[in-house]
Amino acid sequence: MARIIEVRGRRVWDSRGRPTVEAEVIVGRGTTPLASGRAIAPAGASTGSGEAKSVDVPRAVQNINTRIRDALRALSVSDQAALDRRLIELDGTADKSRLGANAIVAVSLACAHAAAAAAKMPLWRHLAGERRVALPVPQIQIFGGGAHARGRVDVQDYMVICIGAGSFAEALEWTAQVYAAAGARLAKKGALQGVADEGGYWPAFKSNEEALAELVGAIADAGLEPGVDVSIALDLAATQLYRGGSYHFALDGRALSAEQLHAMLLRWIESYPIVSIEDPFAEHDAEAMRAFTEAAPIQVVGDDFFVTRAAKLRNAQGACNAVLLKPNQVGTVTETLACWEAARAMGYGAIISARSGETEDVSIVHLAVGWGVPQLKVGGFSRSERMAKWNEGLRIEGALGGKALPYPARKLFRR
Ligand code: 2PG
Ligand code: MG
Repeated sequence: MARIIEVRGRRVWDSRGRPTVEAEVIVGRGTTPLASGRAIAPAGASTGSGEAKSVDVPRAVQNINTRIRDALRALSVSDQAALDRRLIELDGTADKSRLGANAIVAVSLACAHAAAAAAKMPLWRHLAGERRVALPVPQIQIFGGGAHARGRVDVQDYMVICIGAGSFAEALEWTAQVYAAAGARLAKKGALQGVADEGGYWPAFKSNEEALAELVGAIADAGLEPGVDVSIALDLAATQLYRGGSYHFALDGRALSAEQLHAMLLRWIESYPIVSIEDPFAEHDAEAMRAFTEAAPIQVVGDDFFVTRAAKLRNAQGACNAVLLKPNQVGTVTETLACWEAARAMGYGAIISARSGETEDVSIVHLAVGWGVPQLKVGGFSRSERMAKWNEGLRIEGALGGKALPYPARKLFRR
């Protein structure tokens, strides 16, 4: 049995040029090193108030190199639940603010990588065991807004889901076509202003709805059929829009009550091929979330609303019908898995998600495949911290060959 010999933390840099934490876990028999695993903590910009709290990077690194290393040394690397329990106990707070969620998530993921490496398996295979697996269906950002593009549009993510694609590879191929077409349309309008934090275009639209019309236009320009081949997913990240009792859409010059927002979103769903909306209401607005989930014939995703906490999900009482899973939102691999298991037991959908501040780390792709989470959200279709994850999915799909379960897009989004 491989045991942890050493745990190291170091400061590295993320896709926004900000410092973050990398952890490296070395395992072996006796004092002989056998294998190692590495992971980097991501960082959000539109964070839920219930998220586990990071500490500043030098402190997180110091915590890894001292207290965490001392606590994990000599433990078996193959018992992820026990390792995560140890990290949670050592931290001792409800929000991981003593050791830092950034330190804890990097170490927890690095342990998973080290366990897989010791077993001489890719992480996805190590997590899946003998179970057959499928590639997840991507949600890919075409236009970025909200906190990721200084509020240039209010809606944070305008994404595509290739609901008619027959494989992960085909979904990426279609996305590449839509992304190129969208860029060409923006350039023609003089509305192309580079890319936002997650690699989607930073657009100069005149209204939030114009982005929807442009996205439908781009899908058609790409020679694909909107609503049949490719549909739309939105993340309103509405906690960011909520102030003084209403939802502020600055670009449209309007402040909406929850009822008005509900009506506007239902109208958008009628007019555009939208199959999924994330955080349509603020994190505290459970009533509005419930009413909308009941009324809207689409996937309604809780991100800030659930913050990857199984207990919050079990308390949902009809709010949302899917959950976003972000390991750093809750802090450990085991707690992320618990939230996914709760979702599955309740019949909720699930999407593993990256953060707006990312790196070359591709752990979440392995979690999605290994755990059988049916969808994956990584941001856009440019910037290598995003493409690294899409490309990792291609490698896994290639390695699976004919042994993969059927690609789930058509089944998930049958209209
Ligand atoms: C979200 C994420 C990713 P952030 O809101 O879903 O798009 O953004 O990492 O800034 O919370
Ligand atoms: Mg979100």
